[in-house]
Amino acid sequence: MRLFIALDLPWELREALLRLSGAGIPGARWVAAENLHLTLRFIGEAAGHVAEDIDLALSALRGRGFSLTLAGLGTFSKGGRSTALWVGVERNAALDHLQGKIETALQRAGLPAEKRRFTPHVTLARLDTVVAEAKLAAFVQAHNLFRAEPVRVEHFTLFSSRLGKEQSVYTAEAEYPLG
Ligand code: 2AM
Repeated sequence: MRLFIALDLPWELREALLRLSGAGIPGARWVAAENLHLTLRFIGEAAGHVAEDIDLALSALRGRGFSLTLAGLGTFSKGGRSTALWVGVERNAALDHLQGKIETALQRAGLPAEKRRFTPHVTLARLDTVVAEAKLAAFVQAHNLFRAEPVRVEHFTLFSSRLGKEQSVYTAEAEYPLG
């Protein structure tokens, strides 16, 4: 199955993100409320026994809860065109620390190291090739001062992802508490 590790977001935060989403950018496919999350580590396709090793490694991880504040907007682009619109995260040493611990745990479980730098974000919309770049830029500028109320993070989650009709369907396979 296709796996990734993420923070699922409390509903009040999802609602704040939804109030931001949904209109004004032709070519944007907005992420539905139930799919909003902050990826800590993308794993990809993993066989059953590998998934078990990952679960064991994550269960043994000892982390602490922390506070998280989403703020600011940004985009990813590839080959000169924008591919995703996201909300950023205020500088957060505890989040970076947790991400590092997860990376170490996965490598101990036998996974190859993640080469990409961790860029914490919550994807709001995926952008089609036809996205109206000027409207996207105006949207980012208009909402750049967005700052959500801080939320407590008390666990992280191993998700599986499968293709749905409109968008991917994410299932929480296991939750790991942060003390
Ligand atoms: P995204 O939100 O920036 O698109 C489930 O697909 C999650 O894993 C998404 O949050 C997605 O990040 C991330 N993801 C998907 N494919 C990835 C890849 N090849 N490398 C890193 N992260 C990926």
